[in-house]
Amino acid sequence: SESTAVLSVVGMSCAACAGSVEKAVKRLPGIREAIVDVLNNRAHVIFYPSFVNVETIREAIEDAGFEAALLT
Ligand code: 9UX
Repeated sequence: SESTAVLSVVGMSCAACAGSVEKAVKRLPGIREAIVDVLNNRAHVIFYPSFVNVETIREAIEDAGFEAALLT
């Protein structure tokens, strides 16, 4: 089965930042979809919890250079 997470992503200064965040998340195993909304500072991620957890997703966004926090 799959899970959905919404994270706040702070520090996206231009639209291309969203692409960087999506790429960083999609590089992880167990990601079904990653949609990043630069206007609302949000990342919506659908993932398989047997393979990856929210903290790993959050850290991947941080490692890409943004502040990330789990919202839901
Ligand atoms: Mo835009 Mo973002 O020049 O990482 S791509 S600020």
